[in-house]
Amino acid sequence: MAQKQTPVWLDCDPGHDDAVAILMALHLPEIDLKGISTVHGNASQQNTTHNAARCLLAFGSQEQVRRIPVVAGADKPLIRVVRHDDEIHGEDGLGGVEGLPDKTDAAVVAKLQETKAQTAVLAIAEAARALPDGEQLALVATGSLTNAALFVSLFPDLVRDKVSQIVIMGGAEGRGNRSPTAEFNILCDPHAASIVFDAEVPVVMAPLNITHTAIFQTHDNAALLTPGSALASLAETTPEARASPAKAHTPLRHTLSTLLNFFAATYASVFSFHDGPPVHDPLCIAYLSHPHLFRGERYRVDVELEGKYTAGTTVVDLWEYRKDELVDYKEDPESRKSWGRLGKNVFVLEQLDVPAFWQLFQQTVDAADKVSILNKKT
Ligand SMILES: [Ca+2]
Repeated sequence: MAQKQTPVWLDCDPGHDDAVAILMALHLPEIDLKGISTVHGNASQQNTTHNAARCLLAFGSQEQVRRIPVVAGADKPLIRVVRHDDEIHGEDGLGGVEGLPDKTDAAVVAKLQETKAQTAVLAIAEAARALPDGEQLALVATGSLTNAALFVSLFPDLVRDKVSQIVIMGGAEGRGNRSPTAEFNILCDPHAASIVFDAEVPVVMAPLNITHTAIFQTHDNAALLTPGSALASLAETTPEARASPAKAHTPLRHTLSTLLNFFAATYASVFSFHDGPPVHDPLCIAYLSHPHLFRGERYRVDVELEGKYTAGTTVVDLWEYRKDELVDYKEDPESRKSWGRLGKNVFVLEQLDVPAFWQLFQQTVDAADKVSILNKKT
């Protein structure tokens, strides 16, 4: 293999934007996707598990479908009552998406049968342990952080030795999307988020402030429907293009377009995003494959666990009010410990080269087009 790949485990709650994260994790050549686990969040854990398998089967090559496990994880938060987000993702987590295999499809059932006796936390540990000396796993978490919190709590030594970083989509600097100040993934399980943020491992956070810049616009949809060579002849910016899009060139492109346009519709009606939906989760994958497209800064971040109005808020110490408390960071900013409870514990992503991100997305669609089972059906 010519290129050094980053071993990645994706813990997710598909979810429309998680589905895009799965697509990109499968087809960016810099990423070696070792496994997918699921958690409660956008929908119930049963639904997110089915959805992860449906996406893997639809987007992956046959080799990937065989090799990459889909393992179910936590079905509720550590302490809070479970909540889902039908309003944004539809009842089953992937509302409005056409062309994916159904959850009762024999291949989906068979895929999940393989891992029926397994649990996410142990599967992540096994994947980390199985890496050769000198290699480390990057854990990406794009749903509630329940599985990730259990993993870092159960296996601190393994995390120190074999996990390079935990990259999450979640939180925000001074805003929310499911309360005035709380972002959904953190709000679902704030206690888990607090545990993950204080683990002695580099934690990277893609907050709403940056994910809300990664908008899937009309011209991105035009590019999705039609492979690159035909792009010059398409009207790139007309609002009508989304209303009556050109026919997709392949069944896979049709499926992805229905996925992103359902998300566009719910984001327009719920949050008044009229230029297109933000695709939060795949930013974590793009950060691992192309970190130079991002700019960020390391801060102390805490999670508000009890606030009457602010539970689930990520409290990002932009102005270093707490710097005197950061004993481990002051002693040795380079150490693993300095990422923990007494450190600057989170690298917060703040800026993204958005056009370059969408080019990466289109590149993964091109790659998926060549192998997707959706394109092989007659
Ligand atoms: Ca998600």
